[in-house]
Amino acid sequence: MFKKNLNVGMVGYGFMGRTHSNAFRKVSNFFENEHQPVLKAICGRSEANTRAFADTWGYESIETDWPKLVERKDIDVIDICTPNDSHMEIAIAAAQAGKMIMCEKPLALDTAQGEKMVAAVEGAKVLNTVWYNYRRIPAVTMAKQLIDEGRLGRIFHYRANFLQDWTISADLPQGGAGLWRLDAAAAGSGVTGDLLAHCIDTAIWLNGSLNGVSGMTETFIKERRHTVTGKVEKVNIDDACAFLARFQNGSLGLFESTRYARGHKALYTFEINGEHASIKWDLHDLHRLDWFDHRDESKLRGWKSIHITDGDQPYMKNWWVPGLQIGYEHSFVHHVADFLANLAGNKSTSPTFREALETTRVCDAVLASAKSNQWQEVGR
Ligand code: SOE
Repeated sequence: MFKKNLNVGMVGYGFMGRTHSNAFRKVSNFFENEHQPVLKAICGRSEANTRAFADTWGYESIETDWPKLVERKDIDVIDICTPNDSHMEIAIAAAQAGKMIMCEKPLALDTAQGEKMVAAVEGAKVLNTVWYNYRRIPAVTMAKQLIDEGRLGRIFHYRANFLQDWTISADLPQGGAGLWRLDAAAAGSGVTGDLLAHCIDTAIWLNGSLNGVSGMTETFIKERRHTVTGKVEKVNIDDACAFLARFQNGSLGLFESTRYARGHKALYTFEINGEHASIKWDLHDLHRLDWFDHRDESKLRGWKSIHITDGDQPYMKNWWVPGLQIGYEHSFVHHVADFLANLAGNKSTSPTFREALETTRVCDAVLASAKSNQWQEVGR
């Protein structure tokens, strides 16, 4: 099939720059779409590092100033992979320049910024999406299908964790390349916006909106040296956060995230308990979905571990043969595949900026509740 080019201009070349570039490069080998991504330009502040990234990933050109990239006539989509404090400015400029936008999660530093971004993309009518990638792990997408098919019946409980241990050392500085996630000025918040945002996005997708929350946060290391200023500064991010929630459908939610769970590197798990059945998923075993169905014959009833590799299961017919599993990076490939499929119908890909704003509203409500020690309704 003759393909139209989708010229990509990416801003930022850190960890997410790599996951996205890999997805843009691979997608058209596995998914049939009218458009194929072309790595047109990569933008970063350091010319040498940007050039090295361009050479590694095959970008045709580089920019060191993002407004120049946004104004380029040969760019169709701006992919924002920078720290959170620059998402809003880049997204609004890109929308004004009529570009499609793919923005790394979380959407923004806070709800106020997110609202401006939604107004910008909707006002300019540009296609937009936010890279909450875990939705597109086949086992997670299959959980969505099972819920939508009504197989769980009424849902009573939603439980999610995202546990890491990489910031336990008090010697770790904050701020600057690689460590901006520890600096509230660049990140907005700590684990709430970084990790719980993933859990909240998946939860809203699978189980609907959250009405209210009660949260608590802790900052275990109170001061750190700042990489850029060299000074010892107060740490303003949440190192750990847990919250209770009530969903609109009447179910109860329990969420926990920390960077202080020694031994856990990226343990994202969720469990959903319904009237007829339950589902469990674990990022460390991401190609499996655990399923319990009370309607099974009683002598054979029990938890099943479904190996998600079959062509009938989401996304899998595009990969290898049954029995051969895929991994983390494929969730990004699937996101681009869906973006390209929706592009053919001039439709934004979920989660859109508007949908991702709901996650930011929940994060803000959790942080407000932790601060006030009060139950907090989620804003609409
Ligand atoms: C933090 O360590 C992090 O890289 C997040 O920023 C990502 O969103 C998450 O998917 C993995 O962990």
